[in-house]
Amino acid sequence: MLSATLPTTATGTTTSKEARNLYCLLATSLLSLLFILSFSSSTNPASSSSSSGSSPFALSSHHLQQQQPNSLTPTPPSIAYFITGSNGDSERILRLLFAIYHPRNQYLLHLDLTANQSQRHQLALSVQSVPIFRAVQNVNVVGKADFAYSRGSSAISSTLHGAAILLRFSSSWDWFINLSAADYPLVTQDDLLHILSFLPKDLNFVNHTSRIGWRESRRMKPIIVDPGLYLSAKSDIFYVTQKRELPQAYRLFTGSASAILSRKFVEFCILGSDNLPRVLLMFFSNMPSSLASYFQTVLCNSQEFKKTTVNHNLQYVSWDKPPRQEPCILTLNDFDEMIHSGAAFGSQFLQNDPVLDRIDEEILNRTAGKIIPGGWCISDSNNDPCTVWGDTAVLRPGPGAKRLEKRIVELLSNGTLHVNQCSETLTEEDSQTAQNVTSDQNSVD
Ligand SMILES: *[C@@H]1O[C@H](CO)[C@@H](O)[C@H](O)[C@H]1NC(C)=O
Ligand SMILES: *[C@@H]1O[C@H](CO)[C@@H](O)[C@H](O)[C@H]1NC(C)=O
Ligand SMILES: *[C@@H]1O[C@H](CO)[C@@H](O)[C@H](O)[C@H]1NC(C)=O
Ligand SMILES: *[C@@H]1O[C@H](CO)[C@@H](O)[C@H](O)[C@H]1NC(C)=O
Ligand SMILES: *[C@@H]1O[C@H](CO)[C@@H](O)[C@H](O)[C@H]1NC(C)=O
Ligand SMILES: CC(=O)N[C@H]1CO[C@H](CO)[C@@H](O)[C@@H]1O
Repeated sequence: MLSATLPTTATGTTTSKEARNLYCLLATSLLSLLFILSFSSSTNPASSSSSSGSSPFALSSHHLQQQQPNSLTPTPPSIAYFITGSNGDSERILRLLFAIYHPRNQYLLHLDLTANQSQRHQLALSVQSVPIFRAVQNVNVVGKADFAYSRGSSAISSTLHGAAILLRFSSSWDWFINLSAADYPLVTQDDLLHILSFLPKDLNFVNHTSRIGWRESRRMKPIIVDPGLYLSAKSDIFYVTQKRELPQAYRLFTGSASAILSRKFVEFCILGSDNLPRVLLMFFSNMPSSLASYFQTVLCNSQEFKKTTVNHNLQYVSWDKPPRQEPCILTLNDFDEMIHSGAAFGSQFLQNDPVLDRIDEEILNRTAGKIIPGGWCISDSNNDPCTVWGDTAVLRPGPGAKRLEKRIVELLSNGTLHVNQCSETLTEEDSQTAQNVTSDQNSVD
C-alpha cells in the first residue's frame, strides 16, 4: 500500500522480515486469546456463542463479545481521514494519528510541498515501524505531495486529491474527514464510531451559511492567483486589482475548511457525472480561502444533497472577537469548555501543548507514544493493551459518546436541522448587505 503512494520506499526488501514479525505477533495474540477463552469459559460457560467477525485478523474474542453483544449495536462504520501538515509537522501528524487510530478506518497522511521529500520518507518509515499499521495496512503517506495554501485554492485540489486516493484505497469507508496537523480529537474513536453507527450514512456535517457578511468584500469578490497551482517553489498568493460580481447561476455558501463528508457526496464531487462540482471548482480557483466555501456551495446547490447537510462540523473552535476571522489557539484554559461542547475534534493546538497531554490522560486514556486503546485492544498488559488485537467491530464507548450523542441529538432535532439546512431566507442584515453591494457595484462601474 505504502509503495503505491510513495514509490521511493523500498518495501520489497523488508517483506520477509515483516512477515516474520507479523507471524510472531499473530502467534502471541493466539496464545493470549486461548488464555482469555479458557478464562472466560470457566467463569461464564453459558455464553459461548461464536461469531465469524469481520476482523481483518480473523480473530474474535468471546471475552469481549460478552461485554458488548454485537446483536444490540449496528456494525460500526469506517472513517477515511486525510491529515495535512507542512514543513516540520511530522511529529504532530504522528501524534494525531496515534490519537485517532482505529483498525477499521483509513488514514492518508500528507506533508505538503513546503516539507522536503526526506521528511515524507521519514514519516513513511515511522508509519512502517508500527506493527499494527503494517498488519492492517490502513495508514498511507502521500508520496507526490501538493501545495495547500489555506488562503488560496490549492487546498481544494489537495483535499480532493486526498479523497480520490482514499476512494481508490478502500471501498468500505463511510465518511471522509479532513484534519490538519493542528487538530486533536476530543472523544475516542470508539465513541465516534459508536455514535456514527446509529446515523444515516448520507449525512454531511458541514458548517455553512449563505449570510456572507464581511466575507463578501474580503473573500467573495476579490480575485486571487494561487501560485500553489502552477509554481514548484513556495511563493505568495497575489491579488488582482479588479473585483468580480457575485454569481447568479448559483448561490454561494461559506463556512469552515474542515468537514465530515459522506462517501456518496465525495463520489459525487470526484466521480459524478453532474457538472456542478467541476463548474464550482473552476469558479473557486481564484477566490481567497475557497476551501471554506467549496463543499458548502456544492452541497447546498445540489437537490440531491442539500437535505443531507447538518450545520456543524463537530469541531470545536474558539474565535477571536467579531468579525471572527481567525480561530484562537486552544490551551488549558479552554479545556472544560471544549470538552463540554460535545465536539469530536478541537482546532487549533500548538505542538506538544500541555492541554494535549491532559486530553490524552483524561479523555483518550492514551499513554505518550502509544496508540489510543479501544475495544479491539485485548492484551492483558497494563503497559499497552493494543499489542494484541481482537474483533475490530467491538467498541468500548465511554463518556465521550454521551457528550457527542447529546450534541448530535440537538443538531438533528426537529427545529434545528431544517431551519439551519442550506437556508436561503434573507435576514434583515442580508438585505442591507445586498443593497450595499448594489451601491458598491454602481460605484465600481
Ligand atoms: C529537510 O528538511 C529538514 C527539516 O527542515 C532538514 O533538517 C533536512 O536537512 C532537509 N533535508 C534535505 C535533504 O534537504
Ligand atoms: C461551526 O458552527 C458552529 C455552530 O454554528 C459554531 O459553534 C462553530 O464555531 C463553527 N465552526 C467553525 C470552524 O466555523
Ligand atoms: C485506561 O487504560 C488502561 C490500560 O491501559 C485500562 O486498564 C483502564 O481501565 C483504562 N481506563 C479507562 C477509564 O478506560
Ligand atoms: C417537526 O417539524 C415539522 C415541520 O416544521 C412539523 O410539521 C412537525 O409537527 C414537527 N414535529 C414535532 C414532533 O415537533
Ligand atoms: C450598509 O450601508 C449603510 C450606509 O451606507 C450602513 O449604515 C450599513 O451599516 C451597511 N450595512 C451593512 C450590513 O454593511
Ligand atoms: C488541504 C487541507 O488541509 N484542508 C483543510 C483540512 O482541514 C483543516 C481544518 O481542520 C484546514 O485548516 C485545512 O486547510
